[in-house]
Amino acid sequence: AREQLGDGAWLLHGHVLQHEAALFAAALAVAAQSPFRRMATRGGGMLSVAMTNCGKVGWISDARGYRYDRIDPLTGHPWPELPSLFGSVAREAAMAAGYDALAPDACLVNRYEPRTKLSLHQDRDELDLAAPIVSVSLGLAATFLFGGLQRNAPTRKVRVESGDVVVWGGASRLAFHAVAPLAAGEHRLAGACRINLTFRRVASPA
Ligand code: MD5
Ligand code: FE
Repeated sequence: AREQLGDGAWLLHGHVLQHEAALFAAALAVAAQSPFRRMATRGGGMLSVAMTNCGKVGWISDARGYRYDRIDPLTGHPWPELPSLFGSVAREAAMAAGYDALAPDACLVNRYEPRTKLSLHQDRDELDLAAPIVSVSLGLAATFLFGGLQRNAPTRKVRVESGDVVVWGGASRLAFHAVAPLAAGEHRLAGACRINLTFRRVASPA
């Protein structure tokens, strides 16, 4: 079932449930090469969510701010290659939501443990703002807060469960959003955590 969340934003319920175990295993394989880590922020704080990346470039945050880089600063090596299953899922999910096939050059892998959260923000570190973002939820369910184009716009709560995919494009590409503190729980595959795969097209299309 495809549920419209907003202008250009689509929730595909259970869309990748048949690949749940393989996606989870591939995320762990990525983390075996480039480990999950909490990143520093420019303000001197720390993100509570642990992150890693795969693909041509990875999203990083440190005292200098946010950016994409080809090298993992923790290992000093390029980020792991995008698993082929990740590529096919991103391409297909974008199309299922009515967009052109997405060829992601970045996949941010977020690991939420109980009480961790993502504060309200926009994703705007990418050059290609025409391509949608594809987000895949695995493990514990979370409450997603979907806002508007202004920081102070009201947010709508959206529950995302393992195997759900959200495609954020069009007018929703730059919408403010957050993830509420993760509730404790136990997932048969992921244990006490939620893994989110965020597929992006970072480079300009040309
Ligand atoms: C997550 N991650 O659940 C989310 C999934 C991030 C992040 O927000 O930046 O790592 S992606 C959610 C998203 C992306 C682009 C636009 C919108 C939501 N939106 O319009 O609400 O770990
Ligand atoms: Fe985001």
